[in-house]
Amino acid sequence: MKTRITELLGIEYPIIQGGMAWVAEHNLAAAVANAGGLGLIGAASAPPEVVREEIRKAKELTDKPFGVNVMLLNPNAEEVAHVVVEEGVKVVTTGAGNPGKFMDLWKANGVKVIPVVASVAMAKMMERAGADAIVAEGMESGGHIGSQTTMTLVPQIVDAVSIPVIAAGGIADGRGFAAAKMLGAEAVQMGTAFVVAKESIVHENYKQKVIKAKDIDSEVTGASTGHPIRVLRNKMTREYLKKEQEGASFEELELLTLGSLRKAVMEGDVVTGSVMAGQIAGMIKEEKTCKEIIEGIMNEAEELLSK
Ligand code: TUI
Repeated sequence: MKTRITELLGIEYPIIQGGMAWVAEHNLAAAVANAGGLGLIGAASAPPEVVREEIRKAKELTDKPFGVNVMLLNPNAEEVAHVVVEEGVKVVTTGAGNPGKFMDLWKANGVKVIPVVASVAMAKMMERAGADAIVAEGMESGGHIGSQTTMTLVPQIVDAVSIPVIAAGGIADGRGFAAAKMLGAEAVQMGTAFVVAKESIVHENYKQKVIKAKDIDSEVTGASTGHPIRVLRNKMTREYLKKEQEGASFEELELLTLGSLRKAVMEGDVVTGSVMAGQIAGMIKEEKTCKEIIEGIMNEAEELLSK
């Protein structure tokens, strides 16, 4: 399936992997790239030299295009922005902020820039700043989210910009892909579906928590701090939401989640760790390879879209 996104990025299928903190490392990025999608290394809060190593390791595993997600709340974002250029990465997605100040650097070095946004205003601002495409991410997503749903956000952004739009949030099968296309998207970005990929290095406990999750098993923590984060319900979320309701300070709430994503992803602590996942977790039932995930979705979507 050709779209402006497959042409822009030189990939076979219009499927992009989310740049998930701790999860989106070189093995997953290379597996998605080798399966014909766009793999991403999630720089998250990693030190710049770790990001450089991840990029080099991914290059050893694939000769297909892959990108880096720069998380803009990272105090090291500026150094990471330079590492991406130095290592010759050709695509960057950004999250959790406005990448405006890095746009000139990236554009001057031929890097394609795809900001992830959660509002029409930010999408328009990014187009004016020179973005090559936009990921419109709905609040069905895991992790740091905005307040619009994918259903409402995608068509409004499609109407507001002329660069291609990638839909994200709540998509994990061919029906979701086809729906995104109907809303005007030219690709999808998926996170939760790739968390449980066979090639994903995520701890087995985390994968099982996603696989066992039902539709209603996620919560949004941190709404009061200005950083709403969707995670699967556990002891941590129950304590967090109770404290949040009692009006706990930002610092007290931060203590509950400090290092908690790493604890869940790497150590498998799904009781007091942060198990970030989207609302579509309820539909994900088994571990599959990235190739099976991507080809399954494309086959189902092409059949639906040809009816
Ligand atoms: O970035 C994400 N998802 C993430 S980042 C992350 S790491 C983290 N951990 C703890 C606390 C905070 C972050 C986990 N999940 N998705 C992309 C995304 N970007 N969703 C929403 C936004 C966004 C929000 C505000 C993009 C731009 C924006 O602009 C605000 C402004 O005006 O600067």
